[in-house]
Amino acid sequence: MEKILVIGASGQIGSELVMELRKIYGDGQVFATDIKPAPPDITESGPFQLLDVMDDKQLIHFIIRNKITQIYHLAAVLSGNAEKLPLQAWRINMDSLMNILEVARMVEDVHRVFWPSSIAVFGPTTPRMNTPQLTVMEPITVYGVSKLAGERWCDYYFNKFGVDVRSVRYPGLISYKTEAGGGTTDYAVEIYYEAVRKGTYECFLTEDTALPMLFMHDAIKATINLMETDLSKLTIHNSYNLGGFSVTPKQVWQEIKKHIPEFSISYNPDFRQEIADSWPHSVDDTIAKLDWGFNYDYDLEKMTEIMLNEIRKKLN
Ligand code: AKB
Repeated sequence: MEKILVIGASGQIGSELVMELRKIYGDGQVFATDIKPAPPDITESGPFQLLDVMDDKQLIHFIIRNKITQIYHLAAVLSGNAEKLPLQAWRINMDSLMNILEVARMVEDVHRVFWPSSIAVFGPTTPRMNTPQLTVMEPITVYGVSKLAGERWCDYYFNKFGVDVRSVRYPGLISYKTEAGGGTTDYAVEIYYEAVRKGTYECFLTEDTALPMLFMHDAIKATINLMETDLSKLTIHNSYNLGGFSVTPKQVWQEIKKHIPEFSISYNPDFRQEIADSWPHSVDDTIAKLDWGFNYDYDLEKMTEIMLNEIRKKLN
């Protein structure tokens, strides 16, 4: 019987992943934790506790007391916020991962870990189109550096200690339930909210900045599929490339305009433009497809319809 710990359950990914895991494994088997309060559906459907992953003693006690078998560690400072406080972001992103890897190494019951990496591991010297799994990696952000270092640690713990840690390099994630916070791809969530709220949006990236994106439904499906795949099928132990679809702010605006014809956009690039310019336009995820059957159901058109409907319901 699996007992699953989700760290970062109140965040953009965690708030949706917890509910999906509870459908599969049972409400009482999925322990949601965060340093901030969680949405009511999470606190009302199963266990939720405030827990700071930086506190290694509290963490290990929680894991032993609750006989945790799998950990999803989603807490992180994203690319935009990390540039404002680089050292704090480095410490939070790295120390939290090291706490989890050490717990997984020491506690026998814990037999699997998920930790997200990001397209931020790539940099301006990386091929930008259809970026390969294995390529030049010279990230220019502290977030990217922490994710790349994290990938190397995951690979090390797998090879050295047999810790079964799995990871994907998420592209930008688009969702309606919980808004993203502090990332460079956040425009692709904000634009939908502002289209519904105000009918106008000022974008912090230029109109032709192409980035790979994934609808949250597909990101959750991919994450759970990877975690459920037999270890013998996995050939990558640092982090799998994950593509999705590549879009620019202009293309998202044009798609929204099909539903809200009066929707207007202006462009006022800020410091995040440099970050976006250093990331891939599109990503080659052939190995994820081959090893564990990654596929995605939503493209820009299908996703836009759902985003606008759900945000309208939420804001009403
Ligand atoms: C960010 O923009 O920082 C994140 C990411 C791509 O990892 N969404």
